[in-house]
Amino acid sequence: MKNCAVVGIVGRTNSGKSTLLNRIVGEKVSIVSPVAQTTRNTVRGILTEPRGQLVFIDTPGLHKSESALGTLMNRMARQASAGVDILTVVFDGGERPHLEDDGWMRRALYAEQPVIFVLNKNDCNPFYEAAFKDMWTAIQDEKQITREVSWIKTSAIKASGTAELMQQLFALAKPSPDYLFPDDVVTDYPRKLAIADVIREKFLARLREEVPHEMGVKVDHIDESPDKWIVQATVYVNRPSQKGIVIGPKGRTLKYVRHCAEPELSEIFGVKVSLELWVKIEKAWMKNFWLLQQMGYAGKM
Ligand SMILES: Nc1nc2c(ncn2[C@@H]2O[C@H](COP(=O)(O)OP(=O)(O)OP(=O)(O)O)[C@@H](O)[C@H]2O)c(=O)[nH]1
Ligand SMILES: [Mg+2]
Repeated sequence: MKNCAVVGIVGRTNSGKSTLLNRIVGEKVSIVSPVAQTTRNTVRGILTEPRGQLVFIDTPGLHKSESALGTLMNRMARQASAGVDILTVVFDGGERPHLEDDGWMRRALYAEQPVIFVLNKNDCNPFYEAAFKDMWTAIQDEKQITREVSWIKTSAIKASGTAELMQQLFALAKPSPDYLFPDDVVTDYPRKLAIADVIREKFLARLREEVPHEMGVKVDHIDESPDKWIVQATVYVNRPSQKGIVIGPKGRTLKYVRHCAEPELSEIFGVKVSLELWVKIEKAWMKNFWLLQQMGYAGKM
C-alpha cells in the first residue's frame, strides 16, 4: 500500500505557492515571478516516493479582481480548494496579513479536509508569525469555533521547513493500493500551456506596471521535427501602447524573452526549441471566452 493524497496549494497572490511546489517536486513545473498574479491556471505537480505519492495542485493566488480573467482565476482557486484531500494555505510571512489571508483563514475554518497553514518566507526579517496567529485566533473567537490546523514555517527559496511539511502530508495521506499517477510523471500540465507560461514568465521578469496583467500568451502551433521544434506563439495585449512595451526598443524585450525562454524550453523538452513570437492588439482579450479557453483559463482545451 502507498500513502497518496491530492494536496491543494492555495493562498493570496505572491505568497510563494509556485516556488514551494517547484521546491517540493524538485523540478520547475510552475512559473514564478515577483509580479502578482503570475499563476493563471491550476498546475499539477506530482511527488512520488517509496512512501507514497502526493499530487499537488498549484492555484492562482486570490486577489481583488475586476476582469473576467481575474474572476476565473479566483474561481479556479476556490474550486480547487474544495476537491482536495488536504488543504495547504500558504501565507507570505514577510508581509503583514492581507485581506485575502483573512479570506483563506475563514475558508479554512469550515474546510472538510485537514488544513496546514504554511508561513512561507521565514528567511525574511521581520517575519510576521505572531500577526498571522493572532488573526487566526481572532477569527475563531469571532465565529466561536475552534478548528485544529497545523502551522509550518518554510522558506521555499532556502528549502527550509519543506521536509517537515512532507512528513505531515504523508502522515495525513490515505493508504491506496496504487499511485494516482505513473511514478515517472512530474506534471500533466499540457505542453502548449507550459510553453506559453515559460514565455509569459520571461516577460514578467522584464515588464512592470499594468502590462503583465493585461498580457496573454497563446501557443498557436508547434512544428515538431526530430531535432528541432519551432514554436509559434501570439502575445495578446489590450492597447497599442502596450504593444510597443512588449516589443521593447529595437525589439529588445522580445529578443530578451526568446534568449531566456529558448534554452529553458530546450532543456525541458530535450530538443532544440526556437520561438517565433507575434504581438497582437486585441482589445478586451481578457473577456474573450474563446481566447481564455485556448490559454487554458476557462474550461477544458
Ligand atoms: N524571500 C523569499 N521569497 C520567496 C519565497 N518563496 C517565494 N518567494 C518569492 O516570492 C515571489 C512570488 O513567488 P511565486 O512562487 O510566484 O508566488 P505565488 O504564490 O505562486 O504567486 P501567484 O502565482 O501570483 O499567486 C517570487 O519573487 C519568489 O521568488 C521565500 O521563501 N522567501
Ligand atoms: Mg503561482
